[in-house]
Amino acid sequence: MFEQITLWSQQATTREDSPTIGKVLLSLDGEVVFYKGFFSNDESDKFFDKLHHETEWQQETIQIFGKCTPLPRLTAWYGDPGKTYIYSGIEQHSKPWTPTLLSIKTRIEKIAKVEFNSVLLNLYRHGRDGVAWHSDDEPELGQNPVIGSVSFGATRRFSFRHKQMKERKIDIDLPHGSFLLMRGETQHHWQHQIPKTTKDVSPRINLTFRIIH
Ligand SMILES: O=C(O)CCC(=O)C(=O)O
Ligand SMILES: [Mn+2]
Repeated sequence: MFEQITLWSQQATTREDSPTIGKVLLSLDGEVVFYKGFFSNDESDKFFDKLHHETEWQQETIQIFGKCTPLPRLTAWYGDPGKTYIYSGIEQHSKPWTPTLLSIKTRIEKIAKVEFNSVLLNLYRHGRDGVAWHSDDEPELGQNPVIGSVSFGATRRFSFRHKQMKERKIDIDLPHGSFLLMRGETQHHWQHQIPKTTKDVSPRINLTFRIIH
């Protein structure tokens, strides 16, 4: 316990220009730390290209008012064998880890101090793709999930809003090679989204590493 607190306070400074020293974005009703430039520009270019081509992207659909509607992004689910994840009524069975995903996972685990067993990938093809307000609070993620979120490609806005105190909002731009760590009670008290934009933006890939129980 003591060691955990020490490690946390070492990382959680206000610098945002170091790959391994994070900026605390949120410390009320949860913990969110942002690591800008966590991956170098060259590494990030390579990861983006590999993930773009290697990933078995799927177009999932959800029912809205009884109508089958495509999600405004492509998705993929990878992880340890047998990990199944259900969100918005979509059941995802994990595909086996690839070397690319494992090398990203190993890097962020050094900071997150947990072992992730699965990852949800999102491909935002353009500004008309996004993800609506939600919390990562599915029962299989457990009580206070640790979520490690890595972004490659175009910078997109990421917003938090407090569930009870609606005026509390935090916006952050997530650039190429950044890492955002959410933990503690974050998913109980806050929702997040990637808003759609009319701006002309190139593709972005996001990976949210998770622990499925
Ligand atoms: O694209 C992002 O940064 C967030 C994705 C997300 O919230 C999710 O997949 O649950
Ligand atoms: Mn989410």
